[in-house]
Amino acid sequence: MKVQTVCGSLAALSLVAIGAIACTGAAQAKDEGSVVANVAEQVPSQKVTTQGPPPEETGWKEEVVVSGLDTPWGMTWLPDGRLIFTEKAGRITIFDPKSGEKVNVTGLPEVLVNGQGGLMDISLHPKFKENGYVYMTVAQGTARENHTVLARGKLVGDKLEGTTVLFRPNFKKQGGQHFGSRILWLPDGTLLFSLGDGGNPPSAINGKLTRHYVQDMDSHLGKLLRLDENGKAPKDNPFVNQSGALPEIFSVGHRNIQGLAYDPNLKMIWANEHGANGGDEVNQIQKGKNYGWPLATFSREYSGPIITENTSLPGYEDPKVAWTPCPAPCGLAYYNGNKYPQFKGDLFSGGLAGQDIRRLDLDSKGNVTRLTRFNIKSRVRNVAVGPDGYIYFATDERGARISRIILD
Ligand SMILES: [Ca+2]
Repeated sequence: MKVQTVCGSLAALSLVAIGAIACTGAAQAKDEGSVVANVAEQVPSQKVTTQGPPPEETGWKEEVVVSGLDTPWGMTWLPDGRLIFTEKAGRITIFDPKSGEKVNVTGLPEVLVNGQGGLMDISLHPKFKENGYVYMTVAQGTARENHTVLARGKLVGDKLEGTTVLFRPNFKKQGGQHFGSRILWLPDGTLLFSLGDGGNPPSAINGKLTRHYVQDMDSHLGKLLRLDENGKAPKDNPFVNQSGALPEIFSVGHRNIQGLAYDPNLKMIWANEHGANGGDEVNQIQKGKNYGWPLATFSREYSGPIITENTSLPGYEDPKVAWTPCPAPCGLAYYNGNKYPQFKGDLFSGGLAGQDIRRLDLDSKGNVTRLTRFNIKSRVRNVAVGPDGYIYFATDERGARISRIILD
């Protein structure tokens, strides 16, 4: 599907939502900026075209759970109901919401804190109760040569024991951009781990832009990987028998996935990823598919020029939603709880620049039928559903907070 977009107008298209293309020239690198995006978007799937901000959710309030944090990144819950979360600078904290007690976890892996990179996602093994395994994604290396690794330690009390790197990608990039880094467990006991494209031009490796390795099957840059619990490629990964392809690859062509969620009802994997200037995406991920970056995208360079003339190409998957201007999506949750019956089966996508949480109303086939937003008024780094059925989110700043959404 070839889609034409013209500044100031909107193209109606099936399955892809795109907002008004921002024609304002250079945009700030949204990951580092703090300006609220002028949010405008369209609703996908039904050839509906609406311009302007998506409708704002009303009738809810924010309840702060823990505050005074420094750039929290990943969060999840221990079986006893305590929250365990990372802060990018290299801390893991266990927080007891009943007593308010905070405990610092020791035994962490080595962490490079540089730009967008640091200690990032955290996730428990599905059989954590039996094995105590905590998985973390961590930037390692130096400012000049770094990458994101998957590490694991066994939580004993407040200490990680035997912390080791399970998977290390095959590239070393420069600088502090595009570390990817979400973890998502699948029902078969394998996990997905996202890696970014390594950074905007002029970020390069051996004279080739890191972005241009994304379509190379012998590079881990810009891929979603599927690994077993020990960080190895499962035998049923899609490219294990393809000569020259890395066996860990699950899907191809991603700029920077920072949100992953699984819908157990429709058995669908969802991911959100950053475009550059425009063209943030929500994709429904399928094994072995190619999501197009940087050959097909709604995104433009931060300095204004197009990256490619193609917003869509045969053989490449279109996003289910494309957002311009960018909310800079980070954190993605599928809601399957009982605290908000009207949101059951919907996706919730955090936004850094957008300073909001976008709700994607999915129909019974996984089509996105409606978009709304919770205006959080702070950069949102993560969204997760707690064991109590509430939607939690983490803001992205010094003095950040983790809060939950309470309906009136
Ligand atoms: Ca794409």
